[in-house]
Amino acid sequence: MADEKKLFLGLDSSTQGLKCTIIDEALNTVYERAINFDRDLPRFGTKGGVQVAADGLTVTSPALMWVAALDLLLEQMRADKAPLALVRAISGSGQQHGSVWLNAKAESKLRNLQADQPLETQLADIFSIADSPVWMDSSTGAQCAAREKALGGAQAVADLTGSRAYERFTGNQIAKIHEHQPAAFAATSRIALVSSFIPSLLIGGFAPIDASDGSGMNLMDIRRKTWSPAALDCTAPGLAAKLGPIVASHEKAGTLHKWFSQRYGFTADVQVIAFSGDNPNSLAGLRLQDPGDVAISLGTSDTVFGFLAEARPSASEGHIFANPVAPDAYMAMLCYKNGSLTREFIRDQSAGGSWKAYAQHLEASPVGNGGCIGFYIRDPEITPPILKTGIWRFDAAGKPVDRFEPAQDCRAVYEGQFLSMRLHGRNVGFKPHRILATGGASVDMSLIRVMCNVLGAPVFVAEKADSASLGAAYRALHGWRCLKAGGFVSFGEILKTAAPFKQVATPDAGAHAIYTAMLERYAELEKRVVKG
Ligand code: 5FX
Repeated sequence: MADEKKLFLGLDSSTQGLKCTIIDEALNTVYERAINFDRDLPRFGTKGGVQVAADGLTVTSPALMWVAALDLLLEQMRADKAPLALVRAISGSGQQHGSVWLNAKAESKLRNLQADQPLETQLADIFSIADSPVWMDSSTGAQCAAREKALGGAQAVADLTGSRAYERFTGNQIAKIHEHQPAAFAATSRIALVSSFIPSLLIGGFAPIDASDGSGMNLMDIRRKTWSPAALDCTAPGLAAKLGPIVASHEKAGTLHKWFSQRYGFTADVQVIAFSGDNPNSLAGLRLQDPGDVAISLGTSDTVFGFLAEARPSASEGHIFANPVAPDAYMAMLCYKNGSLTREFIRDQSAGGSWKAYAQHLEASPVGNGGCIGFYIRDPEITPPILKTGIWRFDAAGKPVDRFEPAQDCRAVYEGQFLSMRLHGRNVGFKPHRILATGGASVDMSLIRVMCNVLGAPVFVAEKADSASLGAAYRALHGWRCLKAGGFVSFGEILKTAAPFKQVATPDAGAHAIYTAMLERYAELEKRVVKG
């Protein structure tokens, strides 16, 4: 009925669980539910949703667990009387880079789903590899080196695919499986990403990979948004057919299979919009829609991502992905391993375990820390790559020193983290004019003030930390509107009714100038630390 409420469902298949968010056309969240793999599906025996092999490097998840999770979530939605009959479109999010290996039976099994049985029972034997490699896997160093060599070096791979070869990127994972498990490779009809596997369950067939998540494979030509023949050729034979097509992120993947209407009361014409990766969906959920919009997620690890008009891939840091809400634009992302745990370590060492005392130290110390700069590498760092852990402190003359005063340490951690984001962000093309802070540490106002002054842009906060699931629901609405309009509708159009984010900090010109003057010194010292 024309005046009936229309709802949009976002699913987020993350490392640790499966979550759903349903929104209405005015972008209000009307229903949410999450399941946790370890807690709710203990028979799969995962820890944090994954299983780590004895080598410590190989990390996988049982692909069938993701199917069982969808069964369970649907049962819970039914028990909650979630308004499934009003859902017009579904989109979703998947942990990036993970691959799902489907055998020759898979396509017909998906097509012929029977409503009297759960998905798990019917789809238990559709995998050519039962345990899917996931993004935490770092066992493909040899394949990365070989593929970079074949393609002309790290910068050439970055120029072609948006990132140099990274262990977790799917192309390198595929090369390893082709080398180590040739029979399983040969038995594979389709290699899906997590983000194309879940919609495959929904449409009862192979769903396409979207260009944004496809950018996390080291296989796609980042500008043309097509598989790069050279990148495929140096990975494994016959890959184009096994990977299937790439579509723009707002495009339709298919129509919801009748299994869902027969069992759970969805209507027959629900549109399934291409799923994408969790980081691209977070960009949508945080409503980044213009070049200069940057989000900083402050959690166990810190992530910086933003909207870019142009791709300027760098071999030394970060990733360029196709943009999930604007097909001609890009997004860039930097990942940091030393986030909240490192901040907490210095809080415990220098502020007696108290955030209040930490904030007082910041109040009491000068902006720019009198020239003192520190590098606090508690975990091997990704940006820039620093494998050796330790703490490096330098005085105003650039001389290494053994210790700082507690207040200097507190300030040096915060200033160093944001100077690094400014430096490496500049290298991937960020020119922030608006920063959206999210994640657990975004409630810390002394941290936010340092972020604001170092980066020189106003800071806003997003109340909802789980932006991937919400972003998927926004993208379901976006894709549905594009279908209705018979062509692309700007994402900004969809977001018109969204309540504005709350601004929490405005940059101070004097403080920003101090950080600008510090940046080149920071870069020099960082080079020394990277060199060891
Ligand atoms: C991004 O490149 C990553 O590897 C992670 O953020 C995963 O997407 C987490 F799911």
